[in-house]
Amino acid sequence: MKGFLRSILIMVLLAAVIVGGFYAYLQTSSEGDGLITEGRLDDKNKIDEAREKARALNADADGDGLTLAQEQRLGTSDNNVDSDDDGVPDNADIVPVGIGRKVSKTLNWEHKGKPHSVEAYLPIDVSDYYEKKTRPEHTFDSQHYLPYVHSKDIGIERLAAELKAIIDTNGSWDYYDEVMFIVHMVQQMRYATSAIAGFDLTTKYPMQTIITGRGDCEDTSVLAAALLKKLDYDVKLIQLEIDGRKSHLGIGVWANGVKGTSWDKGGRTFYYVETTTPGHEFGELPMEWQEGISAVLIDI
Ligand SMILES: [Ca+2]
Ligand SMILES: [Ca+2]
Ligand SMILES: [Ca+2]
Ligand SMILES: [Ca+2]
Repeated sequence: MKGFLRSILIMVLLAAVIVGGFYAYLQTSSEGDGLITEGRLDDKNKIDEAREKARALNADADGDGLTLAQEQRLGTSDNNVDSDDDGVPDNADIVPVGIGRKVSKTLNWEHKGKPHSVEAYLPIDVSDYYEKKTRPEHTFDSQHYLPYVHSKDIGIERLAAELKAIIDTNGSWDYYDEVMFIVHMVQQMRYATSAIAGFDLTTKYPMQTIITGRGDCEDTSVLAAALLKKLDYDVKLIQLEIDGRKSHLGIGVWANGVKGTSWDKGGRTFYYVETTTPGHEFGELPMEWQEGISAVLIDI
């Protein structure tokens, strides 16, 4: 009997060892599987993260041709086409953060018998942009002039502000004095350069005309119109057809009841103002064009 009981006890112990071992095996193997699965998930997440990061760095959210990675290196923003707000897109700006060196020009002119002087400057990055930019050949299409008149560079904005400050300190000037103060500056600048050579093949940006000190009638008219427009005067470009040929560009400035040459557009009267040579006053059409001309007024 004792032997029988011992046999039972041994069998129970053996069974316990086997079941325990099997349980332990199950535990180990399930833990092992868990570790492998978690490890794979971690790797997958890391790969996804890296892919996402690479995708973001190669994206060009603002469409200026520079990726986020390139913009980060330059210090520019991928949510702004012109990060330093100087009128030059990030991908064409040789100083994409800030304005860099300046090219300056002192402008001297007379108005109402008194000398005036301002120092105009053009940042090197803006002048470089204008020099490299392909400017379309000049056409008489009215749309041709708009990008030039509306060019947004800090040089022209600063110059307009300086002219405005001088106008504001001369409380006695009337509307015509103010307009002609700006036009005289443009006329004088033209006068200081070579003789009128007719149209060149392209149009200059307003600050290019100032810095180079050169320009023909469409350049000086675009410059005068851009400055007047920035200072909220109602101005248009006027294309003159002389003997049936589109030949000359001036500006038209809104006025009321003045003597001079004018044309109507949109219920308002615009007086001719010549921008190329000094001595011409508000509403004065140069003598040689008094006959046989017609005009097209261009909205800007
Ligand atoms: Ca970009
Ligand atoms: Ca950008
Ligand atoms: Ca810029
Ligand atoms: Ca810049």
